[in-house]
Amino acid sequence: MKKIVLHTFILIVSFCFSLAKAQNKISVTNLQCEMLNNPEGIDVLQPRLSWQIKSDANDVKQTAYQIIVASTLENLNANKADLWDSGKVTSDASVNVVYNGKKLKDRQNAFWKVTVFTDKGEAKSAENAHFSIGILTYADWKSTRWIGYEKLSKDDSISQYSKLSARYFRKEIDLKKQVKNAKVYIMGMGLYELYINGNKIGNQVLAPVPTDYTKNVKYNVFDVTSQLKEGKNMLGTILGNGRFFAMRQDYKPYKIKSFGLPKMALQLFVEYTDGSSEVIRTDDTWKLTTDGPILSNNEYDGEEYDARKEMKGWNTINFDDKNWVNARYVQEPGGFYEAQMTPNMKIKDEVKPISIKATPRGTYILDIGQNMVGWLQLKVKGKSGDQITMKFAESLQKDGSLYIANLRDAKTTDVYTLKGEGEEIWEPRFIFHGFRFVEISGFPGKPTVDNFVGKVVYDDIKTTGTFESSDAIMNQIFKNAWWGIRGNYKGMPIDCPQRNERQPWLGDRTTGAYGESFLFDNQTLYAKWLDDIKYSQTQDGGLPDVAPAFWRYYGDNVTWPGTYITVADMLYQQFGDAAVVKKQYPYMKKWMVYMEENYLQNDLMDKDKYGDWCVPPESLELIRSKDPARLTDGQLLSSAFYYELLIIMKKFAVIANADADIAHYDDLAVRIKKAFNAKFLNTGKNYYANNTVTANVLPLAFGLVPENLKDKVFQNMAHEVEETKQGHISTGVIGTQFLMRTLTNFGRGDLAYKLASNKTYPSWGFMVENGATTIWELWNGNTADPSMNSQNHVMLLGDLLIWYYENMAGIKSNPETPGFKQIIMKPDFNAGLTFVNASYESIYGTIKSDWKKNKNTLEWKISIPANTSALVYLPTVNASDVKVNKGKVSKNYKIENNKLVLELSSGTYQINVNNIKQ
Ligand code: RAM
Repeated sequence: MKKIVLHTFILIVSFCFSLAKAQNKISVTNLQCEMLNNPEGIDVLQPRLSWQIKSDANDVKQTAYQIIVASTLENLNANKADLWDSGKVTSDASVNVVYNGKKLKDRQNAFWKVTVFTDKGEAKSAENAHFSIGILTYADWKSTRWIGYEKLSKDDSISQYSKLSARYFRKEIDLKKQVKNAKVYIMGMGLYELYINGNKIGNQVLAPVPTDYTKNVKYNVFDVTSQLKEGKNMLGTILGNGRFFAMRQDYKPYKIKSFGLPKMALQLFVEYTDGSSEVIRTDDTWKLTTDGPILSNNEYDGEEYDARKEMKGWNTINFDDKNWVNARYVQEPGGFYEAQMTPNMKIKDEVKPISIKATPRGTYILDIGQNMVGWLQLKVKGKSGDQITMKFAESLQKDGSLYIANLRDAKTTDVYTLKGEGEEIWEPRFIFHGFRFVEISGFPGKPTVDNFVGKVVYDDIKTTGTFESSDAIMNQIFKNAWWGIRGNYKGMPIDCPQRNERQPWLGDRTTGAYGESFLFDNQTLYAKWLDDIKYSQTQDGGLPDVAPAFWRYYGDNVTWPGTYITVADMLYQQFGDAAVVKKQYPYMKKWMVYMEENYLQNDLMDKDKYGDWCVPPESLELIRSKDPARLTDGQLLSSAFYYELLIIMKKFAVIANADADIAHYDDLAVRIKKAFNAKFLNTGKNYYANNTVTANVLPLAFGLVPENLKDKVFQNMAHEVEETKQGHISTGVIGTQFLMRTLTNFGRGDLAYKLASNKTYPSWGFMVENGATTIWELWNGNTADPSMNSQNHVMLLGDLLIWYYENMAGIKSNPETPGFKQIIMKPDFNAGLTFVNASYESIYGTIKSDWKKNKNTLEWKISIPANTSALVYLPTVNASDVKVNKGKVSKNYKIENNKLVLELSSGTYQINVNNIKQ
C-alpha cells in the first residue's frame, strides 16, 4: 500500500502544520511543524506557503497543486475560498508558493489547505493550517501608551555592574460579555513575562528576541481566548532588563549601547459572541511595583531573588495592591514595531548533574557534565533568610576551584534567599549562563545532585541533522558543535555565552551559519539577523562588525560585514529563500558600493581589521600571533573576500531583477583578479604572499588562481598542510572557512580527514582530548591567556560541518536548484572513513545517506524526499558492478570523472557497488 502525506507550512511565518490524506488507499499521518514560529501575528502580506509530500512509494513528483485560503475555519471546511483559490496550477513547486489572493488586512485570520496532484495520485491536507496577520500600521498602536517606572530604587545602580529590580504590573479588567476571541499583542522591553489570572501565557522564556530598540521593536502575539472569562480578569506582567537596560550602564558609553529602563506596551483585542468587541490597552491605570522578589537581573552578573518578598497572588484578582503605584507614561523606544517572525527561546532540554563535591571552603562544586547554556533550577528546604549563592564557570582550576579568569568582569552569580516554607523550587527568569560547573555556598544542609537540574535554553528551533561515522573523534566534535551552536542561539547568533561579551559578531558566522544549517532549522533566526544587520547600516552604507550594534564597532572592513551577503547566500542555497535576497539586495549593494568608493585602491581592497583571526600562535600562552610567518596580509584577505562577494552579488542581481548591476560586478571582479595576482602571486614559486595556508586557500576556493597554476598552487598548499604542519591546522577564522572543502574538491579528502580526525595540537580533536564538550575560541584554549579565551565559541568550526555533510555524508543542495530540490550525493569514499550514517531534514523532507565500505564493496542506503531528485555518484565506472534495490543498472546513468552518476527520483534505495575504485 502506498501512502502520501502532505505536511504544509508557511515559510518565514510562524505557524503550524497540516497534513494530508491521500486518496486511494493512502493513509494519514499528522505532523507538527515545529520549525515555524507562533502563527498568530505575521507582518507579511504575501506569505509563502509550503508543504511536504510524504509517501512510501518511490518516484513521486508533484504535477499540480490547488491552494484554498479562507477567512474562517467554517468557510475552509465548506471549501469556500473567500480569500484565495489558486485554481489547479500545473507546477512542481511545493515550497515558497506566494499567497496571491485578496489583500490581507490587519489582524486578518487565514486558514488554508492544499490539494496536491502527483504522478502517483493526489492528496489533500487533512488538517488545516492557519496564520494571522499582525498589526501592520503604527497608527493602530497610537492610543496604546508605553508605561514603565523610570526611577531607581535604593539598591539599584547605574554603573559598570548595573543592577535593577524587576518591574511588576497588574491591571484588572471587566469583560461584560462572553468572549469569542481574544488576542494579546505585547511589546515588553527588554524581557517580559505575561500572565492572565495567574497563569503564564506561552512557554517562551527570555522573550522577545533582542533588537536595536531604537531601530525596531518586536511584538509577540498570543491567542488568549481560553484564558479569559466573562467578568473580572487580571492581566499581569513582569519586565526584566535583557539588552534594553544593558548589562553595563553608563560604562564606556562610547562603545556600549543602552536604551533606558524597561517599559512595555500591550493591546488586548477582545471579540464577544454577540459580535461586539473592545480593546484593552496599557495606560496609567495599570498598577506597578518594583518591590518584588527579583532584586536584580543582569545577563552578565546573574539574578538575585528574595523569596521572602514574593507577592502571593499578585497576578490574580484577589490581591491587595495598596502598596503599588500607578504606572508612569514613558517615551517609546524609538524603533518601529514589527511582528517577531523567529521563535522565542524555550527550555529545550534538561540535564541532570553528574557529581557534587564538598570543597575545603565549605562550599560545593556541582558538575553538570557538559558545557551548557541556560540556567540551574534549585530545589531546597531551609529557614527563612537562608541564602544560597551559585557561581557559574566553564571549567575548574587544577586545585578544583572554579576557573573564572576567562569570564572577565561578568559575575555570573545567582543568589536565592529562602522564604522558609517547606520545599522551595526556584530558577531565574531573565538571565542565562554559559557553564559546566557551579560553586554553591550557603546551602542549608548537604546538597546532592538531585537538588539541581540544568535547563538548556535557546531559540525554539529544531535539530535537523544527525551524523555518525566510523571516526569517534569526528563524532564527538559533531556533538560538541551541536551543543555549542544551540547554546549560542539567543534570538541572534552570539559569539559566546559566558563572559562579559555575548555579542552577535558577524565574522564568526560567515560560513558557520551554512554549516549550522545542517544541524538546526536556523532559517528564521538568520533571516531576522539579516534585518538586524540592515537596521544597523549607517546612512552612507557602512556596516558594523556586531549587529545589532550593542557594541558600536563600525571599523569598516570586508571580512566581518561581508557576512551580511554570505548568510543571505546560505538562506538561498539551503532553504531556497529568494525573498530574503530580494529584500536585502539594495542594502548589500549599498555596502558594496560604499566599500568600493572608500577603500578600493589600484583595484585592491585595502581594508582589513582582524586578519586571519586566532591562528595557532607561536607560543601556547598567546591569544594572537605576532609572527609574520603565521599571519596573512590583510589586503590579501580583504581583496579576496571582496572578489568572492562580487561573485555572490552577481548571482543575487539576477534574483533581485537588478541585471543592470551585473556588468559592474563583472568588470570589478576581472580588475580585482588581475591586480590580486599581480600583487600576491609569486609565479615562479606557485604560492601567494608569504605562503600561509590561508593565503593560498582563499584564491583556490574563490577561483582567483590562473587556470594553468591551480594545480601547482594546490600541490604547494597541500604540501604545507601535510608536511610542514604535519597534518595540523595553521589557519584562523578566515582560512578555516574554506580549508576542508578546498582540500577535498582538489582531490585530497584524505588530508581533510586527517585534519578532522587529528587529536594533537592544533586541531578540533585536541579540544576533545582535553575535555572540551563544546568548541573553543582558541586552538590553544587550554593554555592561552584568559582575557580572550572562551570555551564555547563556534567560529573555529570554519567549514568543518559543511564538509561533514556535503563531502563525507554526500548531502548537498545543487546550487542550480536551491533548497535541495535536487540533491548532490557525492561522498568522498576514499577520505578514510569506513562508514557514515547521516540525515538532514530539508524543506522537502528528510534526506538520508547511510554508507558502509567493506574491502572492495560499498553498501549505501539513501532516502530522497518526494518531489525532489538526486544525482548519486558511485565509485566505479562499470554499471555491471552496481545494483540498485537489487536490480541491475542498465540505463539512466553517465560517467563523470571516473564516477558512475545515477539520477534518482524520490524514494528509498539500497545501492551496492562491487570492485569499488580505491
Ligand atoms: C572577539 C571574539 C569574537 C570575534 C571578535 C573579533 O571578541 O573572538 O568572536 O568576532 O573578537
